Amino acid sequence: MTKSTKSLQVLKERAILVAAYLGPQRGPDCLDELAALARSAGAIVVGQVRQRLRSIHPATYVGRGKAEDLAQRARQSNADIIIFDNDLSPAQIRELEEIIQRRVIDRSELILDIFASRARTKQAKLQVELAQLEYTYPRLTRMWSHLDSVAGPGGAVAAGRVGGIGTRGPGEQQLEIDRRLVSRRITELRQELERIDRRKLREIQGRKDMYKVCLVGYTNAGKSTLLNALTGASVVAEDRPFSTLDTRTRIWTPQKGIRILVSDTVGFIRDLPEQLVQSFKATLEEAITADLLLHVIDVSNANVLSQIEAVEKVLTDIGCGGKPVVKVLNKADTAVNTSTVEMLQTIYPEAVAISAKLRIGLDRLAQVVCQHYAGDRVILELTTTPADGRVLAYLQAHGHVVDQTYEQGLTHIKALLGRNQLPGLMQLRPLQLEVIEPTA
Ligand SMILES: Nc1nc2c(ncn2[C@@H]2O[C@H](COP(=O)(O)OP(=O)(O)OP(=O)(O)O)[C@@H](O)[C@H]2O)c(=O)[nH]1
Ligand SMILES: [Mg+2]
Repeated sequence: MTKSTKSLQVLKERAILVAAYLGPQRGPDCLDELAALARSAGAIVVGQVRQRLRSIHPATYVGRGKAEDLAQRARQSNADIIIFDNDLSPAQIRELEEIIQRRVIDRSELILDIFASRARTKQAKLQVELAQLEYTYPRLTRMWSHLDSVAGPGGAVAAGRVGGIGTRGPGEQQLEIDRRLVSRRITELRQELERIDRRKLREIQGRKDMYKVCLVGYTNAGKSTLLNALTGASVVAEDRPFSTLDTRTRIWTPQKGIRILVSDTVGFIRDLPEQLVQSFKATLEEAITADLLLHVIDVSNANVLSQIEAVEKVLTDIGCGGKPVVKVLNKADTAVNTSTVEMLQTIYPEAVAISAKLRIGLDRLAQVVCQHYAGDRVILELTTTPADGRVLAYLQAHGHVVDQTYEQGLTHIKALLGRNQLPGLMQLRPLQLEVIEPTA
């Protein structure tokens, strides 16, 4: 057995998932997503508990009796960890851990943990470290005191154990460091990230002459697969949440003569922890500065409508509310969902159905993107010299030449061009240029 397989097994914790909800259940499968996240973090799901509550118990979130049931269930199924779909306060976690005698984490901690184990670039690592220190640190400190006594053979896991869910990233190292050091580290990280943010912004602004499209969407919707299909990139695409944490930008040629930048971004998820949104601002900057967003939607997901809603909420939160968006109905090859595709196309008539994986519908997508790229068309009259072929070539590549006459050694051209292509034309400095009128 190789070393890496061994070390992976350390992470295979046995988890019981719990979703407690007030009133009717949120979705048909609120635990499905949590299970995918838990598996993505390396856990083995050994139990799922759904609990309807009349009210939230301040001390333990679920009632004390239910917590005791969970303790028994954890012993019977030899579970290491209990993962709640709900956000819990540090005090509730402490109380639940006392009763259940196992580590307890919530959905946000689980998401942060996945991010911690996936971060590869310096920026992503810093972002995750910051988010974890801000969100997880107050919770991790609880383990110094009471959980040290909890660990036992075959039972719960000791607090400081390396590699357990919720203890990865800075967690295990920070446990011995006092609060002052942590807050100093938070300040350092913020400063360093601000520096990276500024650099990134300069980088993006430096590309401002190129049209920018950004792929956004719920995690696992197929953004990376689409980037690969459009641009021949080789970004990792996997069937698990959050395979992409870093932005990748590639050049796409949707039509001859048109080159635009396409960026892949980190996936969204409902109730994304605020700390993560904040620290991933630089990654999301690509979306903020994009000219057009392609909202990639997984039509094979049973919760497709609530996923769309969650993505729209994040987009509004990060200030992309008013940006032009094309909805891309991906995974349309999954035959089961033809009715979903039809339903979504009724709600969003402009949406484009594709299969990124099978590369179906990409021509239509290219067409729609090119329409946005061109913007509304204007009629131009301009004059150039016959020796300067660049102006004519540009108009032929990006627009439509209506008329061309020669007079006194000059070329007069009448053409149609997308408004967004005007700056490119200006750069070629025609002798005279007049924008006549917008056309329908
Ligand atoms: N059937 C089908 N599967 C697809 C299609 N597009 C992507 N997938 C699969 O969906 C899974 C997720 O794809 P990714 O491209 O990694 O999704 P992503 O949106 O980049 O996900 P994150 O980076 O994790 O947010 C992979 O297993 C893909 O093979 C498609 O058109 N049809
Ligand atoms: Mg991806």
